Order: sequence, then structure tokens, then C-alpha cells
Amino acid sequence: VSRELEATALGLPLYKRLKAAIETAILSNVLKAGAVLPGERVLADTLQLSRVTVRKALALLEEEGFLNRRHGFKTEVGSRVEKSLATLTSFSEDIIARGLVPGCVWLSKQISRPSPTEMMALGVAGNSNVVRMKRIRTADGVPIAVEISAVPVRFLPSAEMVKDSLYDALEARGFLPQRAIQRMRSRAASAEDAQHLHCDPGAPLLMTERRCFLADGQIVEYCESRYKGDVYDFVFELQR
Ligand code: 16G
Repeated sequence: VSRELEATALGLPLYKRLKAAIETAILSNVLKAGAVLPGERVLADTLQLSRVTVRKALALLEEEGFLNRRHGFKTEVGSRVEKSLATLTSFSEDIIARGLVPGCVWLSKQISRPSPTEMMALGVAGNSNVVRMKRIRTADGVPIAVEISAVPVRFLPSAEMVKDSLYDALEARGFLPQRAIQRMRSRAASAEDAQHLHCDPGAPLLMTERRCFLADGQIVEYCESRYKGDVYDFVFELQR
């Protein structure tokens, strides 16, 4: 952090430079989720800054979700997960990229007839079969999202082929999605979502619907995910 601090723009007030230095350390994974920061006084002494400067920088980082203050004194690096919207990656890949361990709690995994929404999204007939997987996705054991994926059986003949990662199973069969169309909207947590995600009913969730395609245009997956609004950031790059 002190090296980063020296590298930040000199024109900025000191607390903003310190904030930027800590933010860079978090985003580049030098400071990992869950790491405990030294106390305000130790930080101020080590970095030769005033306690007011340190306090202001930490307060800003806390406001933006980079840090969590526990019991009023211990400051921990938060576990927000950032995901670029331009690349097609799996949940497991996103979590590993953040230095965390992905996991899932299976709620159900079975072969069944597609729902009307799945029929439309996957372009399959009502009398066909899909593998439907419902699970809670976790990062370091903390629930992040509830996800329901449906894959036509011609790409995945058995639900048992999926261990923790669906994309690993699809890749092993030569059907790794190459392109996706994703729609996002907000949704309030239902009582069931709240139970799975350890949040209050009515808490804001980010709901995404993703249709995945193979290179030749076949639709390989339809997935509905509900992400906890306070732990997952979707990041866009915009160009004029
Ligand atoms: C992501 C995808 C989901 C896919 C999953 C595979 C979104 C909105 N959804 O969560 O469609 O099924 O990754 O992850 O990003 P896995 O390989 O870890 O099971």
C-alpha cells in the first residue's frame, strides 16, 4: 500500500490517494477478501499519515463496499465479486479469479420436461427432455446467488455428469458455450431466496437470464440467476 501511495496522483488530497492505493491493492488481490487491516493508529504510524487521513480513506472504502467494519473496530476486506459483462465466463471462473473458492449447494438436479419459459428460451419442444439444475452458488462458503440452469439432454444426457461446474461438464462433452445473450433486472428476494441467500425477504437481488449458444448457433443453456445485490458487481466497458 505504501508503494501504491507513492505512485498515486500527487494532486489529490492525501486521504483520496490512500483510498486509491488500498483500492488498487484490493482489486489486484494483494489484499484478499477477509484480510484484516491493521488498526487506524498502526496504519497512520506505518504510513506516516495523520489518523484523520486514514479514517477518511477507510470510511470511503467502507461506503463503497471494499471494506467491512466488524464490531466497530476490526476492518476487513469485503468480498464483493466483480464480473466483466463482456466476457462469457462461468461462475466458478469468476470466483477463482477473485482468489476465492467456488462451491455449490445442490437444491435439485434432474431430467424433466422443459417449462414454457425454457421451451421458448431453448427452442425445444414440450415433449423433449432437459437437465434442470437448481443450486446455491457460494464463494468461500458464503452464498452469492441462486441459479437454475436448463440444458437439453442432447448436450448433457445425465445430471450426474455435473459435479461442481456445469461449464466443465459441457466442455468435456465438446459443448462449451461460446456466446450468450443476457438480460438483467432487479427483483426483491422471495422468502425462499432469502432463506438460501441469508438475506431479508424483499432485499434487492439482481436477476439475470442468460441464453448460451455454441459457435454454430445451437442454444445449449438457459439459466436464471438471482445474485445478492450487495456482493456482486457487474462491470461494463462502454465505448462511443
Ligand atoms: C454463470 C452463468 C450460468 C452458468 C454458470 C456456470 C451468469 C448470469 N450465468 O453463473 O449461466 O450456468 O456460470 O458456472 O453468469 P459453473 O461452470 O461454475 O457451474
